[in-house]
Amino acid sequence: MSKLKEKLEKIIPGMRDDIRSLIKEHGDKEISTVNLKQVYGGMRGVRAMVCDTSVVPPDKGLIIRNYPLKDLFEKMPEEIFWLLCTGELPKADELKDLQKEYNEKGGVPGYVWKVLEAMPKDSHPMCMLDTGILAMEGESAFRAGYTKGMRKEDYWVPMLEDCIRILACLPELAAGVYRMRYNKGPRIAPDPNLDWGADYAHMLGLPDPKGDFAKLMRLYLTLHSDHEGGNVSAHTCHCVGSALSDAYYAVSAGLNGLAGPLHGLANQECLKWVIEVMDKFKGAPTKEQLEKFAWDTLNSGKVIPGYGHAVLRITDPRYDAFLAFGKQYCPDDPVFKTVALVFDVVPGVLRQIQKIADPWPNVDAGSGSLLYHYGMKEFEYYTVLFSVSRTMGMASQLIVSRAWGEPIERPKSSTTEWLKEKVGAKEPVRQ
Ligand code: NMX
Ligand code: MLT
Repeated sequence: MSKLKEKLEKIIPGMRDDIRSLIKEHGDKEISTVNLKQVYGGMRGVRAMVCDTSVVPPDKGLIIRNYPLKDLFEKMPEEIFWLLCTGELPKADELKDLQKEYNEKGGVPGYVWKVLEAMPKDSHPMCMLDTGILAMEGESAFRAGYTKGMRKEDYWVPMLEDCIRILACLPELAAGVYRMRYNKGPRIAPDPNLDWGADYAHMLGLPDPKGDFAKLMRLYLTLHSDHEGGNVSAHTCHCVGSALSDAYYAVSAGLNGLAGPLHGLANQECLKWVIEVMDKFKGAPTKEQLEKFAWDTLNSGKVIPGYGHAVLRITDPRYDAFLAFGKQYCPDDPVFKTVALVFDVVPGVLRQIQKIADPWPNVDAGSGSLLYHYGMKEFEYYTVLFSVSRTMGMASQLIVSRAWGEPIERPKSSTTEWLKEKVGAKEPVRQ
């Protein structure tokens, strides 16, 4: 048995009892209210779901299982997945065991490549990645177990198995998408001697003489791993999983949400915006030129990608981490310097627009310039990197949800007519 499974087997009964008695003793107590604006406003701030893997306080940013992000910058993504699932960082032998499991359970099936090869050559890399994951659904241990009949208490076991299989395959699948979509030559085989992040960097095939790109990959995969439960990708994955759809269905659904420009796709949009500025001004712009460009973007009805957040009210600590990496490894890169200049200018512009709740950069504002520096110039691919990382958060949330037996998600919706009556904007209709 894997050490991760062993560990989960030890902690799950206590977690279940804890949640059961909490609901039994306090189930009727109110923890949040909802007003009309929130109903029409994307449910912002409504506390109506549970997620134990991480929290995002608006004034602090991501905290994974009580560890502020700044304490995790040096950790391997594999350690983060263990932490997300169990609440503790793995010991050295536990980390090794998880890495061994990834090596043993990897291997993208040949039919997946055939499916991807049959897709239009200009397919978006996110569509290719999500299709690749979904194509593997026939392998699901969860679906097989459910079809045969299994006890609810055991659901988490095949869910863990499916999640490990997906995570083990993802770097190879994602790197294969890159090489196929951008005609980079044949796929590069995984190297079992490398860790998860370094192996992904290796299979992408970009030159990395000093190993700095591999360092960036590890950091990238750590930073994007989770962002509590309410973001579009995690929430979608969670909702689909609550119907007892297996991890292949749920993860690919979540990633389809990540592919939206207001969510994960903002990283491609962001670098596109920076390159447009640089093209327009034939190099790094001045502050005045940048300010005008920002206003032109806003006045044409577009958002400034990489800025603003539904929850955060500070500079995203994930952005800070990328900025620090850039300052250390590529301080003179012109694209990186422009990204840093955008940070000096754009919050001042956005602060002048009253409706914008958060004028600060989010995770997507800085990452692209670093990828660009290391030779990954295909912006449309950037959300795939985010996806490989976010799958850790979504997978851990699926495992935890099945472990404590979370029911199917089914909130109550209302019609506008009902809401009008409820708030007294209209006389009740006599039936
Ligand atoms: N540029 C222009 N307008 C903005 C921006 C921005 N960066 N951020 C917010 N607004 C607008 C927003 O569109 C909304 O306008 P309207 O009422 O006309 O629809 C208004 O300001 C109020 O929005 P907020 O309450 O500040 O933000 P909300 O919680 O609704 O949305 C985001 C959050 C992240 C969707 C929004 O800030 C945004 O569109 N940012 C740019 C896209 C982006 O960077 N997304 C990535 C988020 C992180 N991620 O990886 O997922
Ligand atoms: C995320 O990482 O999911 C984004 O910052 C969006 C969010 O938290 O809503």
